[in-house]
Amino acid sequence: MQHRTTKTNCRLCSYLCGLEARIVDEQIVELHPDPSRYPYDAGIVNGCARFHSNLEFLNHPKRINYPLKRSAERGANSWRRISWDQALDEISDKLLRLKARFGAETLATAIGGPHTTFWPLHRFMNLFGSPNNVGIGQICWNPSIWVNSLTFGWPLENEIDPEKTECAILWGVNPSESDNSLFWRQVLAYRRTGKPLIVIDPRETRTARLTEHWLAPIPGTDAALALGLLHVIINENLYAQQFVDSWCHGFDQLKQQVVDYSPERVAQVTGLPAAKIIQVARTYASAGTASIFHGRGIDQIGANSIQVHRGIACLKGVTGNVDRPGASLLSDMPEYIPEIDLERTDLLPASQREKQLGRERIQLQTYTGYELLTRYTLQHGKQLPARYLTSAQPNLVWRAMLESRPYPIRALVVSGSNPLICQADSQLIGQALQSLDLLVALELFPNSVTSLADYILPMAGSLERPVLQTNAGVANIAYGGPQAIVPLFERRCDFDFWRELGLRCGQKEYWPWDDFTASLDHISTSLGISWENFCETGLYAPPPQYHKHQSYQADGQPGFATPSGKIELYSEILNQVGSSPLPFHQPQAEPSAEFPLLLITGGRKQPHWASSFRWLKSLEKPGAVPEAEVSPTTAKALGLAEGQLVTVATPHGEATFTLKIINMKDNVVNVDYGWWFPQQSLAAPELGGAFVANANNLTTAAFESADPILGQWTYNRILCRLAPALAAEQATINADQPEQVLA
Ligand SMILES: Nc1nc2c(c(=O)[nH]1)N[C@H]1C(S)=C(S)[C@@H](COP(=O)(O)OP(=O)(O)OC[C@H]3O[C@@H](n4cnc5c(=O)[nH]c(N)nc54)[C@H](O)[C@@H]3O)O[C@H]1N2
Ligand SMILES: Nc1nc2c(c(=O)[nH]1)N[C@H]1C(S)=C(S)[C@@H](COP(=O)(O)OP(=O)(O)OC[C@H]3O[C@@H](n4cnc5c(=O)[nH]c(N)nc54)[C@H](O)[C@@H]3O)O[C@H]1N2
Ligand code: SF4
Ligand SMILES: [Mo]
Repeated sequence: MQHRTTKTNCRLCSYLCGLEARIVDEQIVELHPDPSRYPYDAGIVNGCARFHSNLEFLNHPKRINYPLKRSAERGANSWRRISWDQALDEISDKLLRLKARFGAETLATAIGGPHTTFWPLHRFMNLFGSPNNVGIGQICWNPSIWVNSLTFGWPLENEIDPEKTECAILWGVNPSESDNSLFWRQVLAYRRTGKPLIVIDPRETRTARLTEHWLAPIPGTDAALALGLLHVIINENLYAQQFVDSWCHGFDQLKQQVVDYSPERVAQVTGLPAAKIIQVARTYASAGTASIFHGRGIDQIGANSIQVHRGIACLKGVTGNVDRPGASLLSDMPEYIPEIDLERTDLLPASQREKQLGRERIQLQTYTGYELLTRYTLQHGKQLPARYLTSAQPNLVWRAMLESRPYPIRALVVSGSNPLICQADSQLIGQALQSLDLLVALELFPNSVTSLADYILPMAGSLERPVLQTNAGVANIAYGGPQAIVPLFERRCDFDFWRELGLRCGQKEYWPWDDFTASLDHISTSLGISWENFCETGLYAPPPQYHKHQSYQADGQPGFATPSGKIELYSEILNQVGSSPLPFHQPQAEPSAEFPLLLITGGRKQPHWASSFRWLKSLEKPGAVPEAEVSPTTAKALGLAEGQLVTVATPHGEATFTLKIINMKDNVVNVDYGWWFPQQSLAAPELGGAFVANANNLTTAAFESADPILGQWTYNRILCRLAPALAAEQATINADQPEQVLA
């Protein structure tokens, strides 16, 4: 028997905690936290439910282990095993033929959260010539990346430090459920100091329960709240006058803009007491060092998302809580090879950039918007990753599949994502996927998307592949480590798929690395160390540098890499693209007799993670069901009781949930997202119960109603109604049927 112990990392979320694996005859028999690497605390790792699922995840009988080719009509979930070479030859052949007929833009890709390394996909797409990648960036991450880059010249990292931070605001973020590691620990440590903690969330989450300062605004009204706080801070002269004079651009215009947002008016819009708004403004502005963290609560409120982010940026600007310890940090560009140099957007011809869907109406999330921003960030020699910030507006991509307008999209590769569950408008996506000539799923487990595919390719996951997290090249940090074992069966890394496809599509000179590890070695070598040496600590994180705007200025550069060289309270770039240069609150449709309630979707819950891990027994919580949450008053007014099956209906569709009564804003409903039922038939039309309790039956990303700045859609604040479920819906949710046929 061969025994060995090796370092490796958990890959069941992007923290990539350091582990040690004991291996006998190339089988992992034991996994332990490795206290010598991140998070340097075995207790944190042992406290994470998903850590204990790693071996089930690796060895699960339902894992996809071989390339599969569809052997009956699309959606029948009937498969034939083929070789990798056959799969890659056939896929590349089909892609090249579709490209010759319809142009490279006929290929789209769909990606999700950072489950894997996406630069190989982006590199392939740039070389192939397609601008059409569908991501989730518009409603996760991009709003703050864009806004901070417009306002400060580069993204910020927020800090919560028990010693230095004197006031912390958690705005639309709930780390008690969404974070298994460092951030939640930091919040708890800060809380123990007794310094003010303010939580802004329509629901009384476990995070909100940490503090007496819980503000529950009406969903989607956060931009008005930010402007109300600015109103008080400016009117009461609580802002950092000297800092504003030296470093802020457009203070007078901002001052004028917030005149209309008196606490009394903002109280009416947000449903918060005016006294509370005044109190929070005073607490934040007088703290000296204060920080604001934000999450999906404010990324997913459509047109008001960019506005609240701009409002928060202005709050940080006028109080001087920028570029200083305990508040926020102007992050750096990586010293190692950054994402932008790996994705190679420079190779996507201008004529193909022109074909990005929606560019005529979208102001920033386009190649034009990206190039405009880059002109300024380059003042500090910095460049953001391009593909995330130029991803296509998804609704236009699904429609181009169905309607061939403005041109046909006939092929899609899905990688690290489940668009049918996680993108808006699930029914439309279901139809779009069924209409394709070629659908390829790079997956670990069968799901509603693999059921509709032509080819399913088996991906290597946690413990089987090396991992390196680089925050997409917006900060000078990198962490990761090696795989514990070679991938089981015929599983391979996403990198291998894109490289092999690239080689077959005439991209040979751009894929010099034989495998993923060789590409990681190339990246780490730019830091002067081999990948093997990097894996010893698994971390590259030079100490943070503060007050950089001053050192830039001392070097004769602008302090901030913006058009004015200052913090742009008044954004010259937004002005230039025809958008409001100052933050504002955009009034939204109000509840009506038909749809009297407001819906928010997707408040996170442990241990679930979107649509992932639904096969794992070790993560099943006894009695866990998809829930719709309302306040006691709302339940009473509707005559509904806890535990009852209810149907939530919006103008876009319906879905069924179990009612849960919690302390939250009245007349608001929160539904879980990510639910499907692997034990139900995976074949069409059920697709594993994909349309039963799916939050995204209830949402839309319709281009016409999307926000013109990023093409954003709304997951939070949708008009809805709630009623007891009909008998038929009760039967569907309880159905238990056999699944996959493997011929
Ligand atoms: N367990 C678990 N953890 C996860 C994930 C998961 O699926 N499961 N997903 C990961 C991903 S992809 C992400 S992006 C992060 C997200 O991490 P978070 O942002 O912390 O997570 P959410 O629960 O989506 O949203 C935060 C809060 O916003 C509130 N909210 C909703 N609408 C509004 C509004 O209009 N205004 C305000 N102020 N608040 C509002 C919700 O009630 C919710 O409590 O979590 C990551 N972590
Ligand atoms: N209504 C509503 N919709 C939402 C949200 C919401 O709050 N409300 N949140 C949004 C947010 S913030 C996000 S980030 C998205 C999340 O959207 P997704 O990232 O699409 O979420 P998952 O359902 O986790 O799908 C990830 C898939 O990747 C697969 N996978 C895991 N590792 C690998 C790998 O290494 N390679 C490959 N090829 N595949 C892998 C998993 O098996 C899984 O099927 O959802 C968004 N959708
Ligand atoms: S799932 Fe848990 S153990 Fe794994 S990386 Fe994330 S926090 Fe760490
Ligand atoms: Mo996300």
